Amino acid sequence: MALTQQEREGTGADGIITKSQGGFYWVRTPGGDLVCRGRGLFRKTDTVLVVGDRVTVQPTVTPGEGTIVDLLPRKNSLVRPPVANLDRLALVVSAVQPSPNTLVMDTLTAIAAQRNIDVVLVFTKTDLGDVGELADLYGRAGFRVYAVNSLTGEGTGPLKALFSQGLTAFCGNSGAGKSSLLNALFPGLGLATGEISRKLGRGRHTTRHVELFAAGEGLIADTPGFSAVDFLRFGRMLAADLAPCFVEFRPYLDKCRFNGCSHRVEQGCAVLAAVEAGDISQSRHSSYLALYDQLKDIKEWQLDKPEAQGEDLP
Ligand SMILES: Nc1nc2c(ncn2[C@@H]2O[C@H](COP(=O)(O)OP(=O)(O)OP(=O)(O)O)[C@@H](O)[C@H]2O)c(=O)[nH]1
Ligand SMILES: [Mg+2]
Ligand SMILES: [Zn+2]
Repeated sequence: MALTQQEREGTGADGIITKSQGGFYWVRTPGGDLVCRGRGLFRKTDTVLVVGDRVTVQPTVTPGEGTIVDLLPRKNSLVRPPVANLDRLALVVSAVQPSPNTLVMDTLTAIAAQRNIDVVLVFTKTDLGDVGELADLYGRAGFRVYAVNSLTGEGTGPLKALFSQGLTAFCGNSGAGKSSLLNALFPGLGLATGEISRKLGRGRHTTRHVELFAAGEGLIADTPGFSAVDFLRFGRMLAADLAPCFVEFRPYLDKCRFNGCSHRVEQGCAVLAAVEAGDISQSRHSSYLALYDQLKDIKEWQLDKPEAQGEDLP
């Protein structure tokens, strides 16, 4: 592999982490891929390097290996899935097996909204179940919604162009069809996909680690799915900051009668009035109430550092 001038001079090259496994990082640099270890300083400062991180690497004497010596500033990051510098999050939800869980969907979209990450909702397995009602609910809440059958490729057309630019992280339940959709869009990837457990009706965690793939001009992170049960605990933010994370609530938030309205029971609450009028869905508001309840005892001093290098989710 030819060394760039920067590498020859010993200043290192900038690259992007495409995979992280067992304490090793795969870093794509202009001169090729390097398998790297992180510098000791990252451990000392509890800095967790994740896929999508832009880093400076120093090649070691062994060809193809290097050391990550610097982490460049992040645009944004998520802890689950652990990905940094996202341009969008694609939330993959299957019509059935596993069946959709609106609280999980609303938790994820709220976390993304808090971090100003654009969300694209993709409903899969439209051949097995009807997603019309859910697609409508989320479309009205302002999300971009797509519905696909990844086995035939039906509905996948517009997604190919969208995911061919910027960095997209896929997330969703195990078995929802993330890897299948990626294969349908970009057949060269040849990702492993798994059967649904007949007994439990859910996936078997076929994808085991986060990995970044080139797709057109873009980058896509396939991630291991989660199961709904290990997800229903929202991380650390103040309950008072939750309402704007439900993006369709925003136009109403300064119209409530009382300052500091929690939008749960108050008289003259504009959010509750909008729910009553059918302009905000009951389902989204119920998720808001459930998340609010989880957050209400968290105090300002218990919050993590703003950088998501700690935990923002269980
Ligand atoms: N009928 C039908 N089956 C699908 C569709 N998309 C995926 N599947 C099936 O669903 C199962 C799980 O798909 P995967 O792509 O492995 O799911 P995943 O989200 O990557 O799962 P993890 O890697 O475990 O997180 C496989 O048997 C797929 O063939 C679809 O649109 N229609
Ligand atoms: Mg997968
Ligand atoms: Zn209110």
